[in-house]
Amino acid sequence: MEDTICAVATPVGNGGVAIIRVSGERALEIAGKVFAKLQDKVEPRRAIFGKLNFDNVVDDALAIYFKAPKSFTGEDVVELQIHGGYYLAQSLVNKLISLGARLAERGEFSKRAVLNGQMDMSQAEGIIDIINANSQAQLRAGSGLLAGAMKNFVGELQDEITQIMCEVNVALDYPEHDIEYITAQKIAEVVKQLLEKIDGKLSTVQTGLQVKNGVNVVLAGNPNVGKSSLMNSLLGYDRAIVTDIAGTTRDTISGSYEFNGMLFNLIDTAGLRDTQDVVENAGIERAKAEIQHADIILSIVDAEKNEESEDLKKLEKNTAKILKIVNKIDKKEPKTPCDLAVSAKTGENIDKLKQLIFNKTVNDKIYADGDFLTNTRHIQDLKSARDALQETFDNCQTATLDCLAVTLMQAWNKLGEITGECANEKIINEIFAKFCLGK
Ligand SMILES: Nc1nc2c(ncn2[C@@H]2O[C@H](COP(=O)(O)OP(=O)(O)O)[C@@H](O)[C@H]2O)c(=O)[nH]1
Ligand SMILES: [Mg+2]
Repeated sequence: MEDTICAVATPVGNGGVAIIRVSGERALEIAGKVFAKLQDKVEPRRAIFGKLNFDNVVDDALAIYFKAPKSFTGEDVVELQIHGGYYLAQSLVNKLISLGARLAERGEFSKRAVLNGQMDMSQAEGIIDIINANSQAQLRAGSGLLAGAMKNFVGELQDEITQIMCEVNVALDYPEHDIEYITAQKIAEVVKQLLEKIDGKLSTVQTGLQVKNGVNVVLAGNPNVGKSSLMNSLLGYDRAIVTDIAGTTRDTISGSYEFNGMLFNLIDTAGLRDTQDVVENAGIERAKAEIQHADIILSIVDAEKNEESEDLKKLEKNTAKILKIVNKIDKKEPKTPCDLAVSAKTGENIDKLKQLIFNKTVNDKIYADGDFLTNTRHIQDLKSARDALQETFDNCQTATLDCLAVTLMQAWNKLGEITGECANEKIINEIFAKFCLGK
């Protein structure tokens, strides 16, 4: 934390503008050597137009000085906005390093922000999620974290645990005083409420992980029913090869689309049939494996042939996660009952199909609420905290107060790992290694 660090904060490559960040005690002094207008008396948080000047290179640039602690990292920070040439940006960083700065590690700016108390760890994870978002829901989840959704939730639980711990400690430390001590029953009551709050939160995990990873939709059925055509139609571009030759698709092919803000991962598969073709058979094995792991399977039927795949028919009896979709209704009206009839060719009912897939896979209420758990680390820690609270609850009638204090403390600490308050260095380093350079 004593080093002054620097890095290019914008993506690698040529662009209009590149931003170089410098953070640490010597930020102003070091940056002042390449941008003369950055002097001790420079006004913080104000863009300064001036000359970038180093190693015989002169360029127009903007500089902004953020005086500690009012900066992203909580330290003195200078941001240099220069022309966005890859070579120029790298040269400037090398110059800053030669002047005494050190190249920042991945996520080091954010790590410093957390260690300096500018934000907690769950908020920093929100920033990674915002940067990596591929759908509106992922963006929503990331901004919720950054806004403090998890931090506040955890903080409230910890406050309630602290409250009972205080009362337990009074009872333990001053047993001879004539005051009203906390009873096992009171502890059980409070802990039960905490368990309910955590369970409520954990009930959003499935939706949260769908938001994070996307919903996996597998297109399956006999050869030539139009699986690949439907894939292309749902994606809105020609991803998979379509021909009238049975067995065209062999490998699994994937592509994603967004619907109602949620990401859906489509997996097109080889048509299910008996064949001697070695390659096609390998594809059919892959198709079967994908079917096992799908969130939902579209069993596609050709309206003209009107035959459903025998494999999928068997599966349909055992699972609710299968939709029977008749395709090619531009040629013929569907004859058998099905969940929906569509035409990949004309696009008829394709929007309805997207809506149907959404309705069958996403819990609308939790999704609309927006308050879901998306981060597996948070989920694990919350479950561990829940276990410790459950143990406290189960032991309330039999255990001594000091035993209860131990499991209460465990729960408190597990919650503290989510915010980083109780996280060890290893966990902190692992988290920030997921950041990009310059963040
Ligand atoms: N008329 C009509 N033809 C279709 C439709 N969907 C697919 N096809 C045709 O059916 C044949 C097989 O399509 P393909 O997508 O390769 O089927 P797959 O083997 O299930 O992937 C191709 O000749 C497509 O042009 C549709 O909705 N209507
Ligand atoms: Mg195909």
